[in-house]
Amino acid sequence: MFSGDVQIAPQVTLLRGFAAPTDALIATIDEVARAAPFRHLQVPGGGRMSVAMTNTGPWGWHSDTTGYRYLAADPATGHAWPPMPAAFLRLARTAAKRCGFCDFTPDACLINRYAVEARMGTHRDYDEHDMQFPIVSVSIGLPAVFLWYGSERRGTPVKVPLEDGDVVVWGGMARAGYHGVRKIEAGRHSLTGALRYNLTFRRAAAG
Ligand code: MD3
Ligand code: FE
Repeated sequence: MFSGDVQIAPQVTLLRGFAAPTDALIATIDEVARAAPFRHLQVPGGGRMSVAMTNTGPWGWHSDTTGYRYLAADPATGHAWPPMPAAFLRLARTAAKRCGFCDFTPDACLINRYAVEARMGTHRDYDEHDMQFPIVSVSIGLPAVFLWYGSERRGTPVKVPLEDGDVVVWGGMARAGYHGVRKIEAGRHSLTGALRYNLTFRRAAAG
């Protein structure tokens, strides 16, 4: 932690602009999406997510009517997910280290793509085996309002505006907290147009 880093809640740290400039990251996302296209996954309840997703790294997060899980191959192509780009890995590791997580080697990077009006409902991420590792999130393109509830789903969330280049690190107790993303408002970003991307780096397999 350094001054200028914002403590949103215990063990939730916002590193404003840490990933800026994001142009090279966007070019890399486009490359990944050529091999593993963005898709709107089905959720167990039967609906389809408004956020489109793809993955890089040994493991990729997947959802269908039978549940959520990590898969080593992309069910859409039958091929392994694209390897985690070196620049992605470097970014995740340096952000985690800055927040005191010295040996974070993510084996999954979920890439979320939000069009205007897309949102992510309140949820927790607990499909990973080892909750001692943090999650590192990188926001790209259009702004969003991140909603942080903490250990209980109810109540008024902390609202965190996230902009292009912002990085958030969640660790320890915060790793199991409830969170969501408010509906993306209409707008234009010079690099992504009417889109927001979010990279979430995770350790899916046992450490
Ligand atoms: C906090 N993504 O992919 S940032 C997700 O902006 C997700 O796309 C949001 O929630 C987005 O699951 C929020 C990342 C994030 C991811 C996992 C967390 C924040 C988290 C797990 C625990 C606490
Ligand atoms: Fe999440």
